[in-house]
Amino acid sequence: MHSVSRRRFLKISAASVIGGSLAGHALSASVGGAATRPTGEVSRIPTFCDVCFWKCGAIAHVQDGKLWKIEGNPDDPLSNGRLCPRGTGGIGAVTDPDRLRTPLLRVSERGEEKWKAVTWDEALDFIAAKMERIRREHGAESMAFFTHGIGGTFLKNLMKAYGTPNVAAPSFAQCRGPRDVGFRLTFGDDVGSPERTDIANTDCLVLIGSHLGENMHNTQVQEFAEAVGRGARIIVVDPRFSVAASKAHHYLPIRPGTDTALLLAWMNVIVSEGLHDRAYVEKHGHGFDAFAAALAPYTPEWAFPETGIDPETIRLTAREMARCKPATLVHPGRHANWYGNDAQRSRAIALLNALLGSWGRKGGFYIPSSMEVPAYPVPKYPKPARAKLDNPGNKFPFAHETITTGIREATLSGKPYPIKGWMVYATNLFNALPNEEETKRAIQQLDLLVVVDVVPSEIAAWADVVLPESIYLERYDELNPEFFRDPFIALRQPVVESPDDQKPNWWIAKRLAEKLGLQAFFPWKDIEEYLDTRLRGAGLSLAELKRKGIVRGPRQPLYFEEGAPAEFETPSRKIEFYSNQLAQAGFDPVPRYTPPEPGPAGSFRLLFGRAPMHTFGRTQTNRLLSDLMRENAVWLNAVAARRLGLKTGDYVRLRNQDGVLSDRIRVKATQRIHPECVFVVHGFGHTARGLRHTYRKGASDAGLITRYKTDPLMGGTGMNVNFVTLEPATEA
Ligand SMILES: Nc1nc2c(c(=O)[nH]1)N[C@H]1C(S)=C(S)[C@@H](COP(=O)(O)OP(=O)(O)OC[C@H]3O[C@@H](n4cnc5c(=O)[nH]c(N)nc54)[C@H](O)[C@@H]3O)O[C@H]1N2
Ligand SMILES: Nc1nc2c(c(=O)[nH]1)N[C@H]1C(S)=C(S)[C@@H](COP(=O)(O)OP(=O)(O)OC[C@H]3O[C@@H](n4cnc5c(=O)[nH]c(N)nc54)[C@H](O)[C@@H]3O)O[C@H]1N2
Ligand code: SF4
Ligand SMILES: [Mo]
Repeated sequence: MHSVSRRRFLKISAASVIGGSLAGHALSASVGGAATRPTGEVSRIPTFCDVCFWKCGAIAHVQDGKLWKIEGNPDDPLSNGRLCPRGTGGIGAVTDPDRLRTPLLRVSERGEEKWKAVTWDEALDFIAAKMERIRREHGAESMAFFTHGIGGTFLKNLMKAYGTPNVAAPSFAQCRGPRDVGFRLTFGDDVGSPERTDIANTDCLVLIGSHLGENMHNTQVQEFAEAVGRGARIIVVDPRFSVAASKAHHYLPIRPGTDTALLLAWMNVIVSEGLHDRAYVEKHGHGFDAFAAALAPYTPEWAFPETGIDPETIRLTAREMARCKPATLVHPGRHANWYGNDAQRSRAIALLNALLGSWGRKGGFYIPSSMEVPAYPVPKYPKPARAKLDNPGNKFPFAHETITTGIREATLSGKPYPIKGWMVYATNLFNALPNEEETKRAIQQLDLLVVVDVVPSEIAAWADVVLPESIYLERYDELNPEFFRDPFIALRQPVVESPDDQKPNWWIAKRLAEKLGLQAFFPWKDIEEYLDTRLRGAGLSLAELKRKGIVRGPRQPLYFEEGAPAEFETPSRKIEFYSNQLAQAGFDPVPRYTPPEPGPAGSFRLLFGRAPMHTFGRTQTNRLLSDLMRENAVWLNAVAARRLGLKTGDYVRLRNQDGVLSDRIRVKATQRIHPECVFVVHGFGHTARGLRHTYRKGASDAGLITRYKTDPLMGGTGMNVNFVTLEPATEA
């Protein structure tokens, strides 16, 4: 997940940490000494959460080896001592009766979920033999690795040692990729994860489809609640009246897919009324005049019929943003793959922020920093003989990470060279990538599909070998030296033992490396030695991290005014209002608006998003979390519902433009959604039979996403381009 642009983020040496802030941050005595777990007594063991990728610091309460509570670590700046509902309910994953328990070998057709339980040695020998054969017959590059999250680090290292460059995560082409590209093109840098959004200090927060409050990224939600409390202006743009919209001073119920029109009109108002931060633009901007000229046609009157937002509201909200500048934050969002023109929409968001002078300013985007922890010394990884194949001919010139769906495409076509094996770690490709059929067809080209998971997910159902991982509360993972407001290092450590024959990823990677003759790349005895060596290189120790969970470094300048560097790694070394890079590559140097393509008559655009108590499709078997939400519902505009003779609670099935029919799902008839679209929470409608608790509960948005529109700049898959009709359903 760490991107190259972070290389210039300020690094903090450990020496200053040791000398400075540690003593003051030590946890209380009762928290320390968790290593020995006295019978009957409660030990509190610090670690960090993995129910989503925010990685909140947590403290687990364990008694007699039993985990009974987890709460936020007060020393952790991501949680500030409070977890979100998913983090609190994460302990349900330990006792989840649907968990994988032993390695499994497939005994019938892929997808039939018929297995034989085997030992770890049998499973890993099988995998190693297949991988050896793929390397011999096709070359190491013919193995691909799909991964998501920090847990994948050691297996990623194994794949590098094996010699393949084809490593991808859905976090780029299915999530934040367009945003990162849009911001890089403008500011020469990413927004990062956790996002460098200074919601804590903003006077005006603009959310364009970022549904904070349903999207539960902990720190942001806490800061959002505080911002509301202290009276910051809130502007929310969403075709759905989201939780965030209910806190807004201005709610703009936009026609789906027309955000770029609104953004252009806002910028038109700000520039034509001279409301932008002129000194900032003068000092840091490149190509402002050409940019301003390009904006001229995009008046609020022009935007009105596109967006459905009346010109006066556009003017009023633009002026409000300008009044609060530079402490105005137009939130960049995170899941930005919507309509296929997403990098340019994200660039428009970046440009609006640039006009307001909010990048590098208090209440806008701060400049993050991290602590430096040297890597464990390992031999140099071999240089793959062939380049990665996700982006042939550099078709998507601004893709700076590997495109998952590009690997899938190459697997299907066998070009430019065949992909014969997939290793899949903690990403349910059937839920994460659009068009399940393409994924299935690609899998049928493979000689080997290995899935490392914690439950028998849909992707596991298609595997040749399934490896059961210990859940995050049962294992160590790689250290997390986070780039954040306060630099810090956090440790994930086991708080309970795995109940069955599950193993942590580091163990799996090391053992498989040995079987592949790659043990030189895993020279450490065990994970504790690995972590301790790294930490000692930073003047810390594992013992200390085990006690504290987190060590914070001294605060660094966060804003240009405080001395944070105002450097822009763009070709002009300035904020690029006009992008020569884009022009040279044949794209619009200033974003332009193209209207979204309409769906078939009588259909609704299918939108999807988050619910506070679930993460994607990975928490539905967790009994604690599923108790809070067992199935999803389809939000349907109340007027449309009346027309269709449907009311809240009725069961329907959704049929998409290609005839795909969903599982049944309840209707939520509401004024709170634009009549052109429907909305479902992502992650339901599971079809893997091993997920007994959640099998066929609710409808799967992923199953209905047969179409996607690829972003020409970076290869992201816009998925808000599917349409559904509703059919009454009675029986299950
Ligand atoms: N239709 C649709 N597609 C989407 C999205 C959407 O909203 N709708 N969202 C997109 C976004 S923003 C993202 S970031 C991606 C997310 O995509 P993914 O990260 O792939 O998310 P999940 O589908 O939840 O798959 C996670 C898998 O990891 C497994 N898992 C959970 N914990 C562990 C663990 O500790 N170890 C191992 N080995 N496995 C574990 C789960 O059981 C599950 O099978 O999806 C993208 N795709
Ligand atoms: N509880 C919980 N929180 C999570 C996650 C989770 O699984 N569960 N996942 C995390 C991850 S990895 C990500 S990437 C984020 C994703 O969260 P975000 O980045 O906030 O948002 P999206 O999922 O893209 O957006 C969904 C919202 O966009 C609106 N929307 C749809 N189309 C349009 C449009 O055309 N215009 C506008 N203006 N709005 C539109 C939808 O109505 C919905 O409110 O959430 C993170 N937080
Ligand atoms: S936001 Fe919630 S689920 Fe995500 S890491 Fe933090 S506590 Fe865990
Ligand atoms: Mo995401």
